[in-house]
Amino acid sequence: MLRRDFLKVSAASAATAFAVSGRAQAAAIPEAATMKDPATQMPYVPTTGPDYNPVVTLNGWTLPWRMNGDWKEFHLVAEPVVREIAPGMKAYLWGYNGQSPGPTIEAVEGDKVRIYVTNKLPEHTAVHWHGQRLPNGMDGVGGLTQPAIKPGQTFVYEFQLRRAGTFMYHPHADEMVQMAMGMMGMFVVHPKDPAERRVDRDYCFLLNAFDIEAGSYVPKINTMLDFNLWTWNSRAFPGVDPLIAAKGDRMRVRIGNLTMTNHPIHIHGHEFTVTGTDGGWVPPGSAWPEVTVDIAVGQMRSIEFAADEPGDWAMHCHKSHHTMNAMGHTVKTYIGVKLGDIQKKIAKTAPGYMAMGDKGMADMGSMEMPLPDNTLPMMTGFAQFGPIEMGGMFSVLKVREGLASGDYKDPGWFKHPEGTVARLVETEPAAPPRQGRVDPKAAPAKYRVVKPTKMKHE
Ligand SMILES: [Cu+2]
Repeated sequence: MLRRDFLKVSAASAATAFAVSGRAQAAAIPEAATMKDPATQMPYVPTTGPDYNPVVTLNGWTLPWRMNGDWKEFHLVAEPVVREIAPGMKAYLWGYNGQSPGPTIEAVEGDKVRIYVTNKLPEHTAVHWHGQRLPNGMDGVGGLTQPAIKPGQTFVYEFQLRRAGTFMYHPHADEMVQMAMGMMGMFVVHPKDPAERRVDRDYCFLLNAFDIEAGSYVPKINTMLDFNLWTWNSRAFPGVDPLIAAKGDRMRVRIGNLTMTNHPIHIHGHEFTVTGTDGGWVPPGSAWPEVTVDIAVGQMRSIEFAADEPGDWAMHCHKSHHTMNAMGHTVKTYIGVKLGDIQKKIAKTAPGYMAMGDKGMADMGSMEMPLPDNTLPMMTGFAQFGPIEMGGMFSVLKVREGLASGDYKDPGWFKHPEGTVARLVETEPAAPPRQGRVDPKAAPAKYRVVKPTKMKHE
């Protein structure tokens, strides 16, 4: 699955004391794996070194490593990449090893890691290991703790992993631009004892955001707040894979936020506890139950729950504009307006004009709207009962009975036991929906249920 490139470092490219230079050293650098597929890859099971229960990176993958003496060696390549945000839309981003976000780095508490970083970007970079305890000179802040890595250079970072937990990596050089372009990745450190804090399925992903104008491919790099694509690991719904659980599984989801705003992440049907923060594990006695956890900018949160309710459970950011894809901020509100033939009149001077949403915007979930090339519908996605009308930071937690432990395949839509789906009741014909302003003096419409259908219990 992994297409491996052999690194070609020019002997002339390295200049500073920290840079790796010369053909002899270049030959000693591990090959840089690269990934073309935006689908969730299977966990990277360790074959050497200490044992651990590997994570599954949502719509991502784990960076292969090799042991060299007692060092675990990794090789990241910072480079321009093409990322499919969802079927029908690609973005020209910057990332690592063929993808944005970069591959997840996984290792074990106590490991000595040696991470080579090759810069194939058109400008300098540096990699900061967000949340790690390490020697100051390994912290990856260009100018402050090291010279920046110039285009064509390879630097090496060496440190020992002093604590287990969920971390991230991202540039700390021309940071606003490089993060707006998609440069970031997860860094998971497992406990030394694989039995400690063990779960059955351990998912991770980053919250990120882009500002990509409809019909274009390159994110705007000077956007501060008005991002228009809200993504999990640089994927927008319906491009986000479902999270799969066997009924009874102990689940962990590790989430890091590298957008410029907070995201209240909500899971339906289950309570979870926050078991890890940026600072490490939450002592079990201090963990409290939630159904929504707010993740602030620069934070990481690990949440855990027992997947004990079979079904297709929505999981999403609770900011409702974050579960939509690129939308015009100038769309007018027409709810309650009698549009009549205004639309036809405007269309005469502006062909193709559509006055949107005189009854709401739900029509957009099912309509085939003419869209510019390389643009995702604002609300989209279909399931067994119709349009889901979502986009952006949305996925589905699929809990099923009898899944094998390593089975991460999408099991399809949930088959609900008879009598357990919200259903239509027979009523007298309801008053027609009101358009226009509500007259406060008007009598309320009468809705009388004449024959409730009986609930069938097995
Ligand atoms: Cu959000």
